[in-house]
Amino acid sequence: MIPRNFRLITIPVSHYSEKARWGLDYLQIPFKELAHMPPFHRGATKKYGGTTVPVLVTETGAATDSTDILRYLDRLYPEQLYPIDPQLQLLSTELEILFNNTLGVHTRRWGYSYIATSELLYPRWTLGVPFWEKLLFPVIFPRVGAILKQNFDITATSGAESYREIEIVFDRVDGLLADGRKYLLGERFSAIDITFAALAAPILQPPEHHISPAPLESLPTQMQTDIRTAQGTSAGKFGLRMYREHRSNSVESNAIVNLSN
Ligand SMILES: N[C@@H](CCC(=O)N[C@@H](CS)C(=O)NCC(=O)O)C(=O)O
Repeated sequence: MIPRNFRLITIPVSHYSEKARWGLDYLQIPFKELAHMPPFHRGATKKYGGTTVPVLVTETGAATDSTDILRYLDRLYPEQLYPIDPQLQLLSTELEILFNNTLGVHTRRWGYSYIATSELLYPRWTLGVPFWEKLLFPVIFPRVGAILKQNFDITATSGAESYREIEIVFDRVDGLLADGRKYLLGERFSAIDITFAALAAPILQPPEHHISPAPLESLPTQMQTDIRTAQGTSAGKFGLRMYREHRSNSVESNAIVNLSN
């Protein structure tokens, strides 16, 4: 039986949260999004044994990692997200690990290398969160901003370093797409396409993302250059197509609480 009462604890701008949100939307599962700003997500996730977002809570339990969430959803709706063919499973696992551990980590570090200022983070972090968290932003930012820089190793060169790591992952995806395949595992849309597109979104800035991208000109110059270059690659075009073809229709439909407050 499919459990009810799905709740997704997020930091709305988090790309790992977007990955889980996309999985729920794709399967047309209604859910309530409980949005928080760092570090307040910790209070919400702690009781489920998680420290990071997303956390999916249902009436029967909780999953505290974006991949665990997609795999849990795949058990509820078999063969909708992951392949059953053993060969495809091997590729699926290899790509999932690469995207989770390298792409997602470096698109985040690349982004924060350029926008870890109070002015640029305020609109991104406070979207949809409880008003009292929003009010506390100026009070907590000096400390949280410093922790963020330390945790993600943000330095004068981290943007360029992480961009190089992103390029290596994009090269792998370019290589796969070179045979003309429609999706990363072949002919069928899967969790791996969701994982790639959601975790690449910070550098691809897809217009269909539920958080509308900032105008390119408002971003630091190096970011603009990197975004344009990434968007022009085969992998970048592929990620943008996944948003266009598999995200635009579902994006507004399933979250019971939208991010408007
Ligand atoms: N492996 C985790 C990674 C999630 C993750 O790194 N989430 C970040 C947001 S993008 C987070 O919660 N950061 C806040 C923290 O570490 O306290 C997953 O896939 O769910």
